[in-house]
Order: sequence, then C-alpha cells, then structure tokens
Amino acid sequence: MALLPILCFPDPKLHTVAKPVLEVDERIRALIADMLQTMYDAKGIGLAATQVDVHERLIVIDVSEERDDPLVLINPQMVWTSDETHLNEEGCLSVPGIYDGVERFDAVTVSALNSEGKSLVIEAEDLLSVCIQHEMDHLMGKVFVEYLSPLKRDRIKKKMLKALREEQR
Ligand code: K1U
Ligand code: ZN
Repeated sequence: MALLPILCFPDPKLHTVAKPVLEVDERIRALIADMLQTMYDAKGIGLAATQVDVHERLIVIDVSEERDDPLVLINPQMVWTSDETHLNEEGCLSVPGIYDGVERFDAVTVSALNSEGKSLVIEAEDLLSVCIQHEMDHLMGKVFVEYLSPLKRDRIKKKMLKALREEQR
C-alpha cells in the first residue's frame, strides 16, 4: 500500500471528467487500497480518484466514527434524489483549511459496483448522502468551492496559491 499525493485546488487537473472503470481487476483493487490508506491518513471521510490524479470513476468513503466501515463505489450512478435539500458545511482534502455551506439533496440512491465488481445499491442520507454527492462531483471535475460566490472562490484561490508559493520557498 502507498500514500498517494492529493491534488490541491486550483490545480486544473481537478477539473478532468473521469471515465468509467472498464474492469475491476488487481490494478483497481491496488488503487482502492492506496486511496483508503490516503483518505484515513488525511483524516478525510471520502476521496475520489480524481483527487489522486487518476481519472476513472472510483470513490472511497468512510463516515463511521470508528473509521472501520469503508465503502467503495465504482462507476457510481445517481438513480434517485430527494425533493428536499439542505445547506451543509463541507470541507475538501483538495482545499485544505476551507469550510463552507453547500446546498445538497437530503437523500440519494446510488447504484455502483463494489471492489469485487458486484452491483450494489446504496440509499444514503445525512453525512453519507452529502459525502457521496461531494465525491461524485469530483468525478465530474467539480470542486465544492464552485458552488460558492465568485468573490469567495477567488479569495480561496489566492489563499491556496499563496500557501503553495510559501511551501515551495
Ligand atoms: O473529497 C474530499 O475532499 C473529502 C472530504 C469529504 C467531505 C467532507 C465534508 C462534507 C462533504 C464531503 C473530507 O473528508 S474533508 C475533511 C473532513 O473530514 C470533514 C470536513 C467537514 C465535515 C466532516 C468531515
Ligand atoms: Zn473534496
């Protein structure tokens, strides 16, 4: 297993639209293991392949308190969304230190493949629902700051670029 570098906003690679996984094979299972290790190490509750510069439709999630209940979604498809939406506080491992409110569906149903390539259907609400929507956005090349006002987004972009410059000095 290996820790993978996480792309940081405003890296343009974060806007790549991911392609479907064609075969759930050993390469994908090794990537899943690395992504889970990277997510747990970064203390995140989710990670999309896009964030580790792999542009295939794969996400890993663990919203459990004990951090012992990983969920793997390969080629996820949204099959149902609730009428009700809610403003939720979100963070992102690709935008460290920034938290803001994003309007999301209260509940979603998603179909996907698991790490064995078997079909599964997940009915999600609360934090799991929010996290699935956030991660599926990553696969479409969308970062949560794009829901914020242009002014806020611009401030965040400047802050991230400044932090990057200071890191490189
Ligand atoms: O995709 C990511 O960058 C992971 C991200 C997922 C996420 C967090 C919160 C709401 C929606 C999606 C994170 O794990 S950010 C760090 C974190 O653990 C966290 C931040 C805010 C609330 C709960 C957890
Ligand atoms: Zn994110």
